[in-house]
Amino acid sequence: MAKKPSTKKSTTKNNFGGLDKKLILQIHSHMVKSRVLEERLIKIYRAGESFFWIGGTGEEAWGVPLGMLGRIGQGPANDYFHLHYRCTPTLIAMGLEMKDSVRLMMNRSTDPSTGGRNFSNHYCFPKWNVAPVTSPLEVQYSIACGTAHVQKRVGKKAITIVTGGDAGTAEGDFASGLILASRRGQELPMLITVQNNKWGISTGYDGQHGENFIADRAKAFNIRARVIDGNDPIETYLCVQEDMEYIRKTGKPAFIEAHVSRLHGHSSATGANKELGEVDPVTEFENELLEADLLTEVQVKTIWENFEAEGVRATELARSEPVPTADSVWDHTYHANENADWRKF
Ligand SMILES: Cc1ncc(C[n+]2csc(CCOP(=O)(O)OP(=O)(O)O)c2C)c(N)n1
Repeated sequence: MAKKPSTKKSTTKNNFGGLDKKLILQIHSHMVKSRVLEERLIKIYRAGESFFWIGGTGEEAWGVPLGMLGRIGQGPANDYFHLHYRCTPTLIAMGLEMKDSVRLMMNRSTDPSTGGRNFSNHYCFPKWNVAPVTSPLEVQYSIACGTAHVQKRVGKKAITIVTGGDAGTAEGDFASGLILASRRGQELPMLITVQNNKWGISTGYDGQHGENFIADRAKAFNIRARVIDGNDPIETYLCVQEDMEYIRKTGKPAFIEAHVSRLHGHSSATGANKELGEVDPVTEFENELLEADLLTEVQVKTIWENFEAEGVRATELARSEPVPTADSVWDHTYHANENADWRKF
């Protein structure tokens, strides 16, 4: 593997934010794992073994630190995650196993998120307070206020984290979320975030916004807000850590607009081919680690190969597992069926 000169010097110049070497390498490892997994999901789609891919390639530098910094567990004493469909990096950092992502992708009944009944990256993990990813954009911003409200009452300094895309912020649910989170004297402990990749499917960012930054909208509600380079994992780690501490201490919300890449286009619907004009945060970070002698090329090769092998094993396992049968179609749903005993729900 050729050692390419890095175009980004900020993290090396400031000594990787003073973060511990073990932590830095952990960030890198999660980023690679997430990328290898997503590229495996795209291969599964191309092989005709799944119907649709949408995911988080290009958001690794943002998503991994977010997952590493959360207080992980079930119930309101832990953090809640209201994520969207580009959050594989966050879940990898929280402990997602490749096989459970592949099972969802291949619609296997063993998929712990949906029993094989939803599509890629629509995760749900009650054990980690990960609320179901919704297909309607941005409803998560107002839903998230509910868990934050409970956490405020419980008083254990846990917070609610919500993510979403830039184009979706045109939805009313986004504005409702900002209003509910910021009422004076009733502020909610929320980390409200937007991953700005400058695209909404094929509609460009320019011409869609009157404000200079999406973060400016949060400022209008007196919410502490900032814009960060979400392609830099060190900047992300330090900013998310600082904002989480602020929210736990004050019980008030904070807002981060993270600028990220969209590395394989919108989804399989637009081809899922690698976009050459976008910054690749995994390659950038890896080059910085090589330059700083925190990793050798042999180590890098081994890390990628081991995750590749895990992805292949996960695919083989999912292939051997069953798809859901018709009798499970109403599981975990409320439904109108005259023969159903509604008292069971
Ligand atoms: C309420 C609603 N409107 C439209 C869609 C169709 N849709 C799915 S993804 C998408 C683009 C979203 O762009 P953005 O919010 O910037 O997130 P990105 O996909 O770029 O990460 C649209 C319009 C939807 N899922 N839900």
